Amino acid sequence: MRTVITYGTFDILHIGHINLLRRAKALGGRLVVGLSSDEFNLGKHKSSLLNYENRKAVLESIRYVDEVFPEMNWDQKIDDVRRFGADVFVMGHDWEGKFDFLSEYCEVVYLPRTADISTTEIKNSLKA
Ligand code: C2G
Repeated sequence: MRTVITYGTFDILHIGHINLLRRAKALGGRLVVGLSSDEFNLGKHKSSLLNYENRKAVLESIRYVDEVFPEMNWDQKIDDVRRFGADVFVMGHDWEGKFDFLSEYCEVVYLPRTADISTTEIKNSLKA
């Protein structure tokens, strides 16, 4: 069974996240997700509205997700790929090229983002 690995903040979950997770799972039989910690989000200049525990509980309830683990820094991906025995690394194509260094360890796949939806837009529309 092939293991697929992906990462993200997954704040205020929407169809863009679900499309990514569904298509990532379809590439293997097991999907593990590196969920950005609250501290790491600050480093990504993204403050998530929902904290890690909340975002983790939401992700774990999704049928496509088999395991959720904390993403705490930019440098843990090679170790994670080895630790989980990941065969495929998947990210939305807004990250195209950024993680090609992982191709020594596993297949690297960038999937098209879902258009016209983002957590940032949702947050901004709530402010309006
Ligand atoms: N995504 C998508 N379509 C959207 C929005 C998001 O396909 N409309 C994808 C992103 O490309 C990413 C995943 O959903 O693969 C999670 O998106 P975010 O929660 O915004 O994650 P991000 O901030 O990109 O963090 O180390 C990698 C980072 O943790 C990725």
